Amino acid sequence: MNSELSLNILLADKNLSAELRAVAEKVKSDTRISFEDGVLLFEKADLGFLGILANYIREKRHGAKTYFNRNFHIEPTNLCVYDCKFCSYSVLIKERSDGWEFTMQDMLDIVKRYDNQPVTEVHIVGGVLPQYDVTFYSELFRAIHNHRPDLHVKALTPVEYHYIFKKAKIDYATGMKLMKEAGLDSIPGGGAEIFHPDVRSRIAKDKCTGEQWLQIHEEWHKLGMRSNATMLYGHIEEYWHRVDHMEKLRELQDKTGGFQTFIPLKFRNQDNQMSDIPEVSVIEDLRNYAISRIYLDNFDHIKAYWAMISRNTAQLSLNFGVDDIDGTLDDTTKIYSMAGAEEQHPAMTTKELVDLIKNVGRHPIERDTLYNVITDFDDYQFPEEDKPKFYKLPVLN
Ligand code: V47
Ligand code: SF4
Repeated sequence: MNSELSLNILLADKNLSAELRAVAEKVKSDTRISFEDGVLLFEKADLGFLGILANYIREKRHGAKTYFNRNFHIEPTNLCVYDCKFCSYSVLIKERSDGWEFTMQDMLDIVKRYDNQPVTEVHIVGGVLPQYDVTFYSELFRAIHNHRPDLHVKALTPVEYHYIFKKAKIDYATGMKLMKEAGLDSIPGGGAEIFHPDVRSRIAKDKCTGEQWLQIHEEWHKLGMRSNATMLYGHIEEYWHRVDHMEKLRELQDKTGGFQTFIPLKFRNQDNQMSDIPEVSVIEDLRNYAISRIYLDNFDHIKAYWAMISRNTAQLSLNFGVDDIDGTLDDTTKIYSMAGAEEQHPAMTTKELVDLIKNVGRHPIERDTLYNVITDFDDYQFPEEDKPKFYKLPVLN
């Protein structure tokens, strides 16, 4: 059913409470919802109601278009000077038993594995270690660009930037300018967790604060550059902490317009110091995507990271405000498989991603990191060799 018709039917329902109706009216008239509205949606709105509102906004902005890219990750190390309680991936620096530490050459070798392959982005993120400093990362970004100038380098988070700039005794503005000059193209959304200090101090103490995270993105945006934002949800936070987090992002986006995509990250509880906290349900994941779409009226895109939430939930999310499902990945990230995600070796071919999107009636578009269209896959016919092959079984005598 057409999403506008669904919204009109919802508004015609006499049983709809006055407070939820007021929010639905705001969505219909393109009026920003308030902090209190956000909390109300989390506390009182059911999935059906939220889906209608979020899908209305999604289809108004993007129609059926659903974006993905061809990317791979480099995770320089899983050792870390920090000790975030939710992190299944880091091994504390003092317990250097089960970790990896890539050299510059190791990382360039990973980049070279993709020579002659049509990837457009390398996403670099991992633990924080002293040897990875301003000089190291500047050289790495330069070396990647020298080898492959067209590859978009989306790298590190304010967690690393705060750490390396502090060590180098430079301020954020100077540091981000140096990174831009070295070839950094954009900043991924990680390290945001939950900004509010009541939660952050319990799950991610010592690393950059929520305010510092926002300041670093602001300095980056001032240079005319783009970045993403995430929110780690479904652990010890309360609903209003999620709204507070999104409110801070919405305020900064009003100021700079530099964010492209918001990526809610579901807390996964395997093998970390918060394993006693149960994971939230798929219904809660979908409600959270929908409220993100409704609340962040100045963000163009909402992304479901399929490697973390599974392919089926990624498909469902496309009816709950999501218009982007990240990329091919090629089994190059361990952050989520180590935290218990269904995908133990996350990788999808372009055809698999296209089919995943088409199978739920959406329109697949391959984009680059900045959302320039690379290929519109709506009517695209894959060449023979990309189609599944059926072999004739040998006849047994
Ligand atoms: O900041 C760590 C999260 C983030 C767990 O910008 C966990 O396109 C759930 O930010 N359960 C890093 N989440 C990954 C990230 C990201 C991923 C995909 C795309 C983009 C983008 C950014 O992973 C960390 C942290 O919030 N994380 N451990 C866990 N147990
Ligand atoms: Fe280190 Fe990042 Fe893990 Fe925190 S989430 S311990 S900063 S790797």
